[in-house]
Amino acid sequence: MRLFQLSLRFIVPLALVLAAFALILLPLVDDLTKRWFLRDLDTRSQMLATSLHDPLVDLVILQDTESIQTLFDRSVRDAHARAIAFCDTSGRLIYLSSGFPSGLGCQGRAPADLQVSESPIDQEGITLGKLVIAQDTRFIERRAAEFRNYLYAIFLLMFVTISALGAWMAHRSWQGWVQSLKSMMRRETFAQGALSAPPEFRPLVGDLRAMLHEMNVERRAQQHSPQAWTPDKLRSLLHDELAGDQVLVVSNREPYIHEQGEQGIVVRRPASGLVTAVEPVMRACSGTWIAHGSGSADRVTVDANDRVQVPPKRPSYTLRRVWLTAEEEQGYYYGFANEGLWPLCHMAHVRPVFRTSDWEQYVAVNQRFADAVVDEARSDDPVVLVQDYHFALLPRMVREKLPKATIIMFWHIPWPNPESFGICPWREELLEGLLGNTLLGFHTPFHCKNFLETVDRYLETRIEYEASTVSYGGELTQVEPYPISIAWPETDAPLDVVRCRREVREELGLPPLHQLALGVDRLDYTKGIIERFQAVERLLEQHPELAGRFSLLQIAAPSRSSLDEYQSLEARVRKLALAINQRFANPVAPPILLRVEHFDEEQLARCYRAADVCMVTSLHDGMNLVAKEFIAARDDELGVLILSQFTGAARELHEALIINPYHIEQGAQALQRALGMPEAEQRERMRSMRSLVRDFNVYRWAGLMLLDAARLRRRQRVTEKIHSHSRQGLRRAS
Ligand code: ADQ
Repeated sequence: MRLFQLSLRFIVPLALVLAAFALILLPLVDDLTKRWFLRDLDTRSQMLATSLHDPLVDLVILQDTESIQTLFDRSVRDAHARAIAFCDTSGRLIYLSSGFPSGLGCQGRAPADLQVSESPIDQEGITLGKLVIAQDTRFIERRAAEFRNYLYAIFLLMFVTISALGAWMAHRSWQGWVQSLKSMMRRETFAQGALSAPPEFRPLVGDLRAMLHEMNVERRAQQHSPQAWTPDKLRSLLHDELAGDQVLVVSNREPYIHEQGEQGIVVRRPASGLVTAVEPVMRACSGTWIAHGSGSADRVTVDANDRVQVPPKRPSYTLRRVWLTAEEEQGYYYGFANEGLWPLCHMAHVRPVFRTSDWEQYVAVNQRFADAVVDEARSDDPVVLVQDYHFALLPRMVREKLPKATIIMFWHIPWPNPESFGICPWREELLEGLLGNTLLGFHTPFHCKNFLETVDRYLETRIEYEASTVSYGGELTQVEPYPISIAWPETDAPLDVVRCRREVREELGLPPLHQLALGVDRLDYTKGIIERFQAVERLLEQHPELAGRFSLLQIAAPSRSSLDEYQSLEARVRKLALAINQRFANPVAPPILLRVEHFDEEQLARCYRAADVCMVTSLHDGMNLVAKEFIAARDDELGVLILSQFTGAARELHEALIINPYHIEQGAQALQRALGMPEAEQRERMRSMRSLVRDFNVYRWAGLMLLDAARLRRRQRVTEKIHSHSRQGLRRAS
């Protein structure tokens, strides 16, 4: 369409110029050709007269009428003349060829279709008469018309060729403009200086550079701002940067589940890092959260539009529930997401299972959620925050319906290397889906790098590693690390650590000075629970005297329990705990206190405070929020964190005891060191980690992502403005 418009703007003026040119030129050319032909006829008549002169003189003197007639007829035939005649000196027609026009005499008055030339015939200075040659001029009109037609054809050909050439050049130069514009927006040109920009853009380079510089300065300032990120700051950011823009969150897990209890409906909050992280954002912006309604009383608590206001005690945003059939949930959630993508992205040595039927449900459910987003959108450019690996296809599906939406996705789990990801039969489809995002976030720069390399391996894209962008199908996706965190607990009456220590030990039937390590996880094979138990076992092997003086409290929330892998994990975990407890049985306390249940927030907070050590031994973990929750809970600045090097958290929490969970001896040594760590050292480490988690909290995580989204929105608007500027320029140029 754009090409057509451009062409029209170029072709119409060209047609007019060529037409005007033809109108002026054609009569001149016509006149010229006619004169050329007449002059040519005249020359031919002269030549004929010259060739006839001498034989005619002889024959006229002899008065040989017959021979003159023959001579004239033959000459008429040979020279394509119309007729020839001889007039004597008194102007009488004496001899004439056959076919001599009757009206044509010796006076030289010729009709319009004849050209008559006269040549004197003399002998030794005595004039005998004159030779009259009549030439037919009708062919001149015919030939002039033919010539005119040729000229018309040449003009037409010129018009078509120049138009096609012009349209092609216009198209090429349009592409060039757009390309230059894009590279400018990606800062390539800025990096090389204004002179490398195309001349037509040079006036803009300064402005754009200033704008990007301002954005970068602002970003850096925000990242390193000493000012703490709070819900208020996030709220004011949303107000300033995304004023009036609607925010929609999409996740599989809902933040509040209504269950039918024995005494009526109860509300439950799921054990999920994701919910822990995104809930504060929603509270701050009063948006809409779209999620799978999975509770037994979810349907009875929504309104006619499947919406319910949450949190139940102080409603501040809307939860829109999407209903799934058992078959859909099985295929999309348990099947493709949790038996396929989860093990694919985690290096925990569990083979992913890929079934076509699961994939089909995954596609269909992603479409269902995308439709719900479009349905909830109040404008054509909402800000959509998509959460996690359940919705890899949704960003592109939403993009197709709402091309102007700002779609931000956070991938809460690791991204594997290209080889590992390559075994997925639908790898291209997943990557294409993810490139529907405006902004794609991972926990660590390493996951971002893995993602870019995977895209590079399997899709035809343009990747700018320095700017961390992928250009695919004309759309740009920014890929950035945003380490997730927790909401720093701001409570007026914090739980007293001493009381928590006492109460928790009493509840567990432990002596007051019993040393306690803590594990809090969903019951998942990536969390390294088996390896944690083995570390405890090894410690007790090496230090049997610790039996009865130390225990590990493992709180494991049941998770994805309908899957074989998880059932077998639970069985293995229970079996190992039992075996260790039997092996190191003592009258005081078993070494492992296993609670396969979900604890509420307060119960967890009490356990975090009561523990001497927190063990996070994940085999692979995007971030791991338990580590940060433990740190945040320790306002007494005591307690030791043992942290797996394969968690995202290990990239930030350097004062933890970092271990390789596969190395059981190392785990045991760390545990021993933690149990014997002097308070001064504990305090020093804990203080440093607390200050980091306090500042780098979940509001900062969300804030930086939303700030970047707002910047990309602004950049998009500037790009649109420049596009329209360049279109105007191009219009003027053509
Ligand atoms: P998860 O794999 O769920 O999250 P994690 O980050 O540890 O892992 O978060 C678990 C959350 O559930 C924590 O808030 C914890 O308190 C809670 N929880 C765990 N066990 C519980 C129990 N028994 N009872 C009650 N609550 C319990 C995914 C990724 C992580 C990433 C998060 C956030 O796998 O790598 O850190 O998302 O992005």
